[in-house]
Amino acid sequence: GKRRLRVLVDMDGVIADFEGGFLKKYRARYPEAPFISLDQRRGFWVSTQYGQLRSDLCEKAISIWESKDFFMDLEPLPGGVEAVREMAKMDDTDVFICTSPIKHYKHCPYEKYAWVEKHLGHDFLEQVILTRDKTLITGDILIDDKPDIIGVESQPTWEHILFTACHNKHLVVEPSQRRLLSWTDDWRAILDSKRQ
Ligand code: DGP
Repeated sequence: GKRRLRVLVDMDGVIADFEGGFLKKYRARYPEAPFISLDQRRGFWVSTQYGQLRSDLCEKAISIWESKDFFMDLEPLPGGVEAVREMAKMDDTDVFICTSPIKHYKHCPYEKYAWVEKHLGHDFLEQVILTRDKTLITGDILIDDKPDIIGVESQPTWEHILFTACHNKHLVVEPSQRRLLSWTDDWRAILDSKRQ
C-alpha cells in the first residue's frame, strides 16, 4: 500500500506491568493492609476497587503510583518491548507510545521517558506521546487495555484494540471490539487488516 500505517501503543498495562508493579509495592509498603490479587481485579481504576474494599485503601493505593521510582521500576510485560521494536522496523509503519501521565506530575512524566529510553532505546524517545486525551491523536490503531477511551473528539480516527489485562479479561465487550489477548496473540494480523 501507499499510505503508512500508524500504530499507537499504550504503555501501562500493555508494555509496562503497572498492575504487577503496583501490587508488589503496595504489599511491601502496607504489609498489614488487605489487598486485591490480580485474579480479583475488576475495573480499570485500581483506587476505586481498593476504596470499595476499605475506604482508607483508596489513598494508600494512590500513594504507591505517586511515589518516586514507581513508573521507572515497572517490569516490561512479556513480549511487549520486542513487539514494539519489531513493528517499528516494519515497512510503511510508524509506531508511537501513547500514554496518559497521572496528574501528580513530580515523577511520572520523567520516569515514562526514562523507561522508554531504558527498554526501547534513546532514539525511541522521538515516538513518545504523553496526553490525557488520546482521542486527539490520529492513528489507525490504538492498542490499549482501558475499555472506554473517551475525550473531546467523539470520532477518533483509530480503531481501539482492547489489550487484555487482569482488570478487563472478564468484561463482556461489543462483538465489534477487537481484542489482543497478549503479545503472543496475532498482532501482525491486526496491523495487516488495517493496511491499504
Ligand atoms: P493509560 O494507561 O495511558 O490510560 O494511563 C492511565 C494511568 O492511570 C496509568 O498510569 C494507570 C493509572 N491508574 C490506574 N488506576 C488508577 C486510579 O485508580 N487512579 C489514577 N489516578 N490513576 C490510575
